[in-house]
Amino acid sequence: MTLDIFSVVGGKEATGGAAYDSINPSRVDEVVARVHLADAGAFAAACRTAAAAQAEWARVPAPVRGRVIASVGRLVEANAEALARLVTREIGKPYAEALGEVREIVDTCDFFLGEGRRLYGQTVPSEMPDKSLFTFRVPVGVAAVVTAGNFPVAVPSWYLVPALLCGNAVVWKPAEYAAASAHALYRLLAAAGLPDGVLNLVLADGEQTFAGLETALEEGTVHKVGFTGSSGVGRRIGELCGRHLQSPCLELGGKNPMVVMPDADLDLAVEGALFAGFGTAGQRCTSLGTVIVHESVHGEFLARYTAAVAGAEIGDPAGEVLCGPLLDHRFAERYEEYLGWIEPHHTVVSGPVGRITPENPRGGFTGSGGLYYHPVVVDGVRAGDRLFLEETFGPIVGVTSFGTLEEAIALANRPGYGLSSSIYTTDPKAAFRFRAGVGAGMVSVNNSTSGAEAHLPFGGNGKSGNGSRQSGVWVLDQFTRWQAMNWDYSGRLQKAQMDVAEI
Ligand code: UN1
Repeated sequence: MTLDIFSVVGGKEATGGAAYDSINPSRVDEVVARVHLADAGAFAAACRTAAAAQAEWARVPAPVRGRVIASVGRLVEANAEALARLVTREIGKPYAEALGEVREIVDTCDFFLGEGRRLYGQTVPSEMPDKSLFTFRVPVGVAAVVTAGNFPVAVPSWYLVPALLCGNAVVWKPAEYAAASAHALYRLLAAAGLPDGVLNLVLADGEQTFAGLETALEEGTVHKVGFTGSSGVGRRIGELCGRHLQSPCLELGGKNPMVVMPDADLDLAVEGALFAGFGTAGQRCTSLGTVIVHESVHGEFLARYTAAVAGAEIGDPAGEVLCGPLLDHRFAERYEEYLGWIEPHHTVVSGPVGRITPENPRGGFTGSGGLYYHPVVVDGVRAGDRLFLEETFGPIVGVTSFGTLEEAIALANRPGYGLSSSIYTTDPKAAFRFRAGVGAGMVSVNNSTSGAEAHLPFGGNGKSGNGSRQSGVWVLDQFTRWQAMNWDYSGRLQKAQMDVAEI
């Protein structure tokens, strides 16, 4: 059954608009939703609607806003399986992962419902008598949130939940190819009791969104932009926001390294590299880019890794598989370009490459008309190679080797991304030296690069972002601004720095 879905602004569903077909990537002839797209003018209008609704929402006491977030969590929990099934159908994420993704929304709500009773400010001593200083967190205003479709519901919740809890209004633009999942989450949020206009869903393509955002920034109806997606688009958003003296919350790409030390538990490292490389078909921003393995265990690691990859289940994401199809046609096309980065000095150790079809099957699996690709492991990758330096959103992992920990750290940092990283070792000194030397925002020891928990700071440096962090208390700094208050009850004009109390 094909759904027709529309933007919802101020509680009202839009009508019309050019349609984008969101397909089921495991059977590309199945249209999951006909997504009716808004234009730039409609995006800017939604920002005006949000701006008009925001002040009243900010006056709702934070603990009451927290109760709305609690309802969101309970509604998502009650609808978890249906939402996960829709995610699996629309973007091909294996069902167990999709259910985990929905769980991540509930975790986020569980964390922030309590924050409604905190949102602490501070009392600060004054240098003068009879004077008190305070700080308050105040909402930024309207947040425009633009999200990718690889995590069509969990990653948006990292923005929407804290932004709303902090008293902001939101205009959310999800990826077109994951719009049905986004629309389903929107409906659950709206059903939790948000007043009309506080959360608005705008379905639009990238260029119309960009133009609409530009207008909204000029009109002063957007005060924070949150964006998850590619480093290239993140740079454009950063430039646009910079012109308006705004600093966006950016969560961009990664080329996440995994270092395997000579003392590592190799089976554990193989398991981690399998999940981080090929779980979600390698389409997480935290997916594994390159395994940097010590030369003394390189051969052994590779043998075990290729055996594990050969045995991995690839197929219908509704079943128990490690890897389903790629997200959408556009991602499949781009992934085929990345396969062109395999060079003559590389060795593909995993078997066939490319789309799984009746002519290019994987064992008995012929691809069932979906966007399925062979998992690829490329050995002999060198530090200057495109495959080593650039993000490849898909099931391909490079392998290279190193001699000393210092070399491994330099290799890990070389691509200039800085999202996630991991080291497998039984030596705490190596683990801590790696943590101190690696430029990533997240470091795992004896665990994979993927799978951050919802209450730790999530985010990256370098090409992975502008240093902003999501999740946990850290994201509050994205959606609130500090306001300082000083209250003088001395009854005279006390001048800072000039009337300092003497003892
Ligand atoms: C992303 O791909 O944009 O840490 C986020 C992880 C997930 C989130 C990935 N919890 O892998």
